[in-house]
Amino acid sequence: MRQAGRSLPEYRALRAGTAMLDACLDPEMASEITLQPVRRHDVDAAIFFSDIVVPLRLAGVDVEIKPGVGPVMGAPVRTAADVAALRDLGPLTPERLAPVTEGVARTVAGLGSTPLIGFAGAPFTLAAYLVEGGPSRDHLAARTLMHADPETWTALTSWTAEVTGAFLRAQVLAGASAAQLFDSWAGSLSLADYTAHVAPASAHALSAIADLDVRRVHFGTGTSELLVAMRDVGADVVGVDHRLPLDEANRRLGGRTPLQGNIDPALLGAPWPVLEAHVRDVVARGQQAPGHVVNLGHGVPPDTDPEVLTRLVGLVHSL
Ligand code: 1CP
Repeated sequence: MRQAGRSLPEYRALRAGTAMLDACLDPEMASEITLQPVRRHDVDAAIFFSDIVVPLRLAGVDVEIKPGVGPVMGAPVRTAADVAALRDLGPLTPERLAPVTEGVARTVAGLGSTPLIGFAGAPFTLAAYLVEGGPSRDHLAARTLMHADPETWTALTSWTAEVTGAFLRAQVLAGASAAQLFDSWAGSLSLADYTAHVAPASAHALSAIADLDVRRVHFGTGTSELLVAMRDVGADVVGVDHRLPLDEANRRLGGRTPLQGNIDPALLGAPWPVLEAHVRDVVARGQQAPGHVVNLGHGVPPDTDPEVLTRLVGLVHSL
């Protein structure tokens, strides 16, 4: 459950006075925050407390996560010279990745037999933040650059693929048992643009862990039309948001790909009988796929009552 921690009082207490990215780069704090929702909710796996922009910060990019906003860049990246400057920052060496490696190792030790999911942002979603300079509604500047200057676009997404691939690989080498690639904003793309301008970079990012024995999950929101293309860049499992029922997602994927999803986060605030009926429906539809990892279609809203999440996990276990 992405960003489940935000709804927990113990998370807010621990984070008080520490900037988001500083918390991510403090191995002891990142590990404790990762463990909190596992202890409380009895979920079957943990997702590492970090963020998709952590590798950008470690590479030397001027990026911050502003409360209530999200990732914000000191300056947008829009020209060939801007991309060349990123390259001049040098590769993400094991020394630079040490806070991540240490955080994962501590977390894996603390989790015992519960597996840890490592993750990274996909090259397009990271490039969208870099080009826009921060969160945006329709990623217009990024989509313009991809057509106006395809060479610069390719150079940029090759760079984001390298740093995000290094971030993902470091987590798996440090003990993560599965790897998830988040292309949260790929839903703003047509299938043609995804295939021509994004898929090669996502395949490049996933190739960073191709030699390691972990399953790869690939997730986006609004990606109902992209599911097959997203699997075909090298994923074992496809994440589905709340927009597409899992039986239909399974049909589109030819009945041969395990799915992850897709409880609607909005229903966490609905009366329990409404949420329960929805969860039962999601689980029943997921049963048609060759495998199903039950989770939310997107992140946990910060104002979610943690007791609802605990009850939901209990319901899924009972099913
Ligand atoms: O539950 C967890 O804490 C897991 C760790 C985790 C993950 C997997 C965090 C911590 N972030 C992410 C991934 C992430 N970060 C994605 C991909 C998944 C998704 O679509 O949600 C994205 C797009 C981001 C970027 C980001 N970071 C946003 C979205 C902003 C936007 O453009 O709309 C936000 C709000 C953050 C901050 C953040 N990251 C994580 C947490 C717990 C928080 C909130 C910090 C806080 O308020 O305390």
